[in-house]
Parts: sequence; C-alpha cells; structure tokens
Amino acid sequence: MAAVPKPGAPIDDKKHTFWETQPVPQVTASTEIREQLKKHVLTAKDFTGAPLETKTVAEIPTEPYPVASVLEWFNLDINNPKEVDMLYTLLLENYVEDDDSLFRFEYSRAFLKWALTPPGYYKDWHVGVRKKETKEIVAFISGVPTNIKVGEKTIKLCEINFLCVSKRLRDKRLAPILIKEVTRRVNLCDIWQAIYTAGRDIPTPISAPRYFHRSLNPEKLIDIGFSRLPDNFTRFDKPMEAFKRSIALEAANRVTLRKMTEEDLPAVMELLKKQLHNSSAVSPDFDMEELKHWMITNPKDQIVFAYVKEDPKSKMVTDFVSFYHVSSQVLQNPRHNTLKAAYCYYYANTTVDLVKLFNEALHLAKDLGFDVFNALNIMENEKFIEPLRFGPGDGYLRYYLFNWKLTTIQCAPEHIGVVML
Ligand code: MYA
Repeated sequence: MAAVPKPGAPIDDKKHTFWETQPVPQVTASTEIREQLKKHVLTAKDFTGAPLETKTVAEIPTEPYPVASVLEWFNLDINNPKEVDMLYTLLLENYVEDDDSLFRFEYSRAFLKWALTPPGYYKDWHVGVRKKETKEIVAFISGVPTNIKVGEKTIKLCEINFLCVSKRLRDKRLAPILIKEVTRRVNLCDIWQAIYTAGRDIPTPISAPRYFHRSLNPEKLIDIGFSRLPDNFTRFDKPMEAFKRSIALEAANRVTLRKMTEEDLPAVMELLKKQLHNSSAVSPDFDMEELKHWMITNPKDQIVFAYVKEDPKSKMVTDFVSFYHVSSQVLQNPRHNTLKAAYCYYYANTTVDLVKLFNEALHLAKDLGFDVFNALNIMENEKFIEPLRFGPGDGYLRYYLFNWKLTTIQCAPEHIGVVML
C-alpha cells in the first residue's frame, strides 16, 4: 500500500467528485493548529468539535435513490443463513485485498452475523444491491448503531463497514449510490453522524494509524509472502531455524489469565471506561448489553477471545485483554489457503504492564493456532508494539467521521480509542 501522508499533511490532489459534495472536512489541520497542540498534553475536551450540517428527518427523501434499471435494492436478512451465505460469498470473492493481490479478507459467516447484529441493530441498514433478474447480490454496505464518545460528547452514530462492489461492476460510481442510500436510511432514524475506516485516502481522515504485525508462525508467513526472512539471517547455516529462535515468545514472566465470562462484564466495563475515555478523540461508550455482545461470543464460532486477570485473594478483575479473528485467503500459494490472523481488540490494565499483558495474549493466540497478531498503533499500543517485536506493515488504516469536524480536525493515532472490525 502506498505511503500515507502524515495526519495534517495536505491530502492528495485528486478530485473527489463525490466526497466533495458530502458533509466531511475538506481540509486538514493547519500547521499552526498542529504546533499549538504539540505544546500541551491533549485530553478529550481538546477534540470534541461539532457537526458540519444540521438537518431534520422531514428533509430526508422517503424513497430509495435510483439504481441502474437492471438492479434493485434489497435488505439483506442477516438471520437467514442463505442470505448470510450470499454476503459471505460476495465478500470472499470481492472484498479488500492487499496491493499485490496476495491476500483477501475472509470474514466468516459467524463473524458477519455477529458484526451486523449488535443490540438495537436496524435491519434496513444492511443494504444490498442485486440483479433484478437472477437475484444475485452484486454490492453491499452495512451500518450498525453505536454510541461513540467524540471528545467529551457522546453521540449516537452509525458504524459503516463491509462496503463492497462486485469486481465486475467496479468504477461505475455504484459506491457513492450505496453510501448515499445508507446515509438516507440512517438519517431517517434521526442519526446524523457515522464512523468508518478505509485503506484509501479520501477527504478527510481524522487519523491514519499504521498496522504492525507480530509473527507467530514465521515459516508460514515467509512461505506465503506475508513477511520476509531478514537479510542478516541468510549468513546462518539454518536461517529459518535461527530466525524462529530469535523471535520466540518470551517464556518468562507469564501472567495467569482466565477466559472472560458474563459475570466479569461490570468490572471490565469500569476498567475499559477508565482506560479509554480521558485522552481519546473517539472511543466507544458501550452499555452493558453492547459490551456483552462484543466480548462474549460462542467459543465454537472462533470470533472474539477475551481474557481477564483476577486478583487471587480478592477475586477482583484487575486487567483485561481481547483479540478477534479474521482470516485472509492466501491467493497465490500452492501450500496454504488461509492466513489465520488475530487482531488486537479492547484491553485495560491496572496491575500488569501492557508488555506483559500482550506477551500473554501472544502466547494465547499462538496456542489457538493464529499465524500472526496484528495491531494498529492506536490507543496505548505503542507501549507494547516495539518491545514485543511487532514489525511495521505496509498498510495504514484511515479513520473517518461523517458530518463531524473535530476541533483539531485531526488527531494522532494514540488518540483513537475505537477498534473497527
Ligand atoms: S472500507 C472497505 C471498502 N471495501 C473494499 O475496499 C472492498 C474492495 N473494493 C470495492 O468493493 C470497491 O472498490 C469499492 C468502491 C466499493 C470500495 N470508502 O463505485 P465507484 C469512493 C469511501 O466508481 P468502486 C468500508 O467498508 C471513491 O473515492 N469511499 O468505485 C468503509 C470515489 O469517490 P470520489 C470510497 O471502486 C466504507 C467513488 O467511491 C471507498 O467501483 C465507508 C468511486 O466510486 C471507500 N472504501 O467501488 C463508506 N472506495 O470520486 C463511507 C472508493 O469522491 C461511509 N470510494 O473520490 C460514509 C458514511 C455513511 C453513513 C452516514 C450516516 C449519517
């Protein structure tokens, strides 16, 4: 993926005929603002900001936007296994790939169902486009409702994900129609803001965190072209063995964690709020039902893995760590079809430092058969990324807010407190 301009740098000079018409910031933070911000420690109140436009539900069209005459809108029924299958296949064949087309995300059916059904989800925010004649799905976009703390203000907004247009229908301006249609449906629910992420640079990211990767299965990662054997290992007799030894996980200083259960929800909620809210530009403001949905899933579905550390005497939960599972298809390798990746999710620590906590998470992920553990340099992740020998990736993930301008326009990755799936 191409190098991302640093937050605050001028955005690309491409014309964005669609995005220029949308309520999103069209400028980046000025050098002056950025210099001022460096001078003091930022807290949530520095970021809050305000909407870019204000409308009422009465102003929103009640009819869907027109699509090409051979296509039609349909609400994908996420509780119907056949329709989940249709979505799974659309994404399997057409969703996000790396620049060299070596890997493509493979979100499992169980994952999709989980991601699209948080408490209070709206069925008509699961927006499909299909061919009128064959009913074959050709495009999709989804929204789910959530409460996000933007600076000091909690806003009910929509989290957009899984925008996908079939490869056969690319570059025909179908994406803007999907975005406008989901916006219309969200607005009809009196919700006016959204949060979303993309690898692509469009107007205007609030931040552009970088991906870091911790190898758990180095031989396979090198075999499939995900990583390379560092040059300085070629001088060894058995380079791969030497490399594997060099990045073995730290075996000392292990922490005793146990699986998180429903009973841990209140304690985890408290820990999480303390950890995230003080210095974040954006962070989740979960209620208990949401936290339960996002953390406690059926183990057989292999979606989220959440663990707590409890004090042996008081039985108080003092620390918490979680990661989720998204595999990628390996597209061009005769020996491997799947890359099993763990992604850093939410965590909070009060008694063990993050290096120790994540060293334990890496052990757990390795024991579960993950090949790699991925993390963005958001939240406090920089504290463990280097000590635990995560390597910088080529990918950057831009974070965006729709119809909201932060006071600072942008923020550093460490001020991002939201993990997008
Ligand atoms: S990010 C994941 C996106 N999906 C993929 O990358 C999968 C593989 N790619 C595809 O399926 C297609 O290439 C897509 C574009 C569908 C991405 N976010 O139809 P087009 C703009 C926003 O001719 P296509 C995720 O899911 C592009 O800059 N805009 O292009 C979050 C251009 O506009 P402009 C994007 O390649 C999604 C226009 O579309 C993206 O056939 C958040 C070209 O359209 C992108 N990832 O299809 C969506 N990619 O000329 C925004 C391209 O102005 C939500 N474009 O530059 C906004 C909030 C809505 C709710 C609001 C509620 C209040």
